[in-house]
Amino acid sequence: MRTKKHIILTLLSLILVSQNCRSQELIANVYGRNYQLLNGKWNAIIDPYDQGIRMGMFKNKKPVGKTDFYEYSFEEGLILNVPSDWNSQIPELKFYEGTVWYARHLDIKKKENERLLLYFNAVSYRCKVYLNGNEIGQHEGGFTPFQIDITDKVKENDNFLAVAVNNTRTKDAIPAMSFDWWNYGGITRDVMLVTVPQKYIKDYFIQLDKFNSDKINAHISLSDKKEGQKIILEIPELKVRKELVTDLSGSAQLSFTTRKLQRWSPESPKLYTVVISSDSDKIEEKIGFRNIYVKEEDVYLNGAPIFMRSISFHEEIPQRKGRAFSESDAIMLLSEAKALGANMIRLAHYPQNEYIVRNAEKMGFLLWEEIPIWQGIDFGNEQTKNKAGTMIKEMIMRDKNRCALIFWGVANETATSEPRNQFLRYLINCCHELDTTRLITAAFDLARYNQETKAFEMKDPFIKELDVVAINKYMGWYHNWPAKPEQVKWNIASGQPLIISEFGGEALYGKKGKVDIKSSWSEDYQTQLYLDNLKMFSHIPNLRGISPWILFDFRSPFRFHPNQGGEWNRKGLVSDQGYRKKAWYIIRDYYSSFNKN
Ligand code: GCB
Repeated sequence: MRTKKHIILTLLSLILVSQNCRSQELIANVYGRNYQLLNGKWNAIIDPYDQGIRMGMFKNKKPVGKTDFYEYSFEEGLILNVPSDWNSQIPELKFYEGTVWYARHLDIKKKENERLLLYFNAVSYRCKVYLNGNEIGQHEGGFTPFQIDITDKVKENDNFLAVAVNNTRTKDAIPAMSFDWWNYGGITRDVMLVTVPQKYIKDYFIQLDKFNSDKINAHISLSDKKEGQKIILEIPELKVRKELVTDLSGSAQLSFTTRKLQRWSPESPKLYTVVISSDSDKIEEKIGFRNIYVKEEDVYLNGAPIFMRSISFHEEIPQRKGRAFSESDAIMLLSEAKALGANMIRLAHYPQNEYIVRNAEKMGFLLWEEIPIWQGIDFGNEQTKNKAGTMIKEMIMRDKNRCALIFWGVANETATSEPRNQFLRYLINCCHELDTTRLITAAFDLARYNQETKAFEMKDPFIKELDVVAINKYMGWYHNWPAKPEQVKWNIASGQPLIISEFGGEALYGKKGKVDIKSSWSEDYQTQLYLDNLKMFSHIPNLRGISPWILFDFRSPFRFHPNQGGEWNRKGLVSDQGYRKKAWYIIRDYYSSFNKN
């Protein structure tokens, strides 16, 4: 029998769940706004025992009377760069997992009829934000942005902003207890003080219709939830000027056809300036238009089937041993992918910063973006599920106007179970709530070789719920070859497009060794492994893309062998010092062979 207490608890948890589902609404196109970067040198206190809140560090108290004292002070202590991970800044923080307090003073010139938004592009992993001694917001998730409206909370001079950042791994977090990359902590991306008019253009989604090459669908929302407000949408180069009028919720929608639209593609990444104005606000952004859909075993871009020549990288600059955070970092990573001949990037394994996403679009890369649902996730935990929902929505809110983005990835390497299925279904629904056009994918690793049929097969019915199926398969590395590579057959996701979303093996740059001895950690072994895998790929009937793992050697405390140079995953096609390994050239030649056909 259900007790009263049980019913109350159920109701409470339902309320909590529905609140969690509502992600913070992010302003569209934050870099297109008026903003001041709050980057720079911030004061910091390392707080491994979490004493900061008890001591009221966020109040920044100073002794006044003769007998006063406080056992903390931000002044004259540690200084950390923002943005940046803390791990790469001082040796003591290399492996640190815990809390670090960041603080700075801020003078703000606030004008009448303006709103001020404090916008964090990413804080890793969880944080509490305080202004002038009061908590003003919290966020969890190290790779997505959040904003706090501080209009009514600021003084003109000497505001004190403090952020308690914590990167402790926990079972209910995303990612959870272990993952194969560095657990960088800190204020890892730009911090912005954004100024918008009192009534502003809050959000918009402008895109080409899924199947129609000249029909644009526009959805625009104003901050003022009122009917009858006028909005103008212009695309000057196409001579488009449309007037929209808001409904009761302050939103307006319109579909219209255009002539002479040049669609975006990797070969010709055309972007148009789109201008949106309301009575009190105006914003512009470069937006591209393309069609993406799946038909049977093919992925169609602008009506033609494509093969995805993909590559992955972490948001890391190996030479600096730290997180990538700037536009020049983005260009370094993307240029190496361009030289390889890739037409797509699988952003591993989390939403990467906007410099990467926007420059990738400009340079003509298709993009796959995912949240870090990476093995070991507590699928049965309702709160974890809600966090994942919020995360995926924050990712989509930020990037939905990037036409380069064709895949939302919901998971990497998960095993079938009912809680897993429900969790992933929920994430797919979250995606569809905000965006019905992009393709949904997930990477699986449980393809098994069937000795009788002599083929790889996979028993995970969930793949039917995806638009495109992706398999990570480390043949020649984690798995020995069951037959000659050219004889290995595949029978997975027939009727759907398939991508080999990871494959590869480790090699130290410059190391010579036997082509058949894995533990040689040699480039020779890695090269042979790549050649063998390419042989196998040519026999996978529904293969529509590959994504070698990975472009650069990357740091990971998952790796202990001295040949891995201390905490490095050496599967890179390029070394930590930026040198191309032999396998890089194998993939470069393979990718360039597509242009000859
Ligand atoms: C995988 C994971 C990836 C790892 C890789 C490896 O399957 O998806 O994150 O880094 O294997 O190197 O083991």
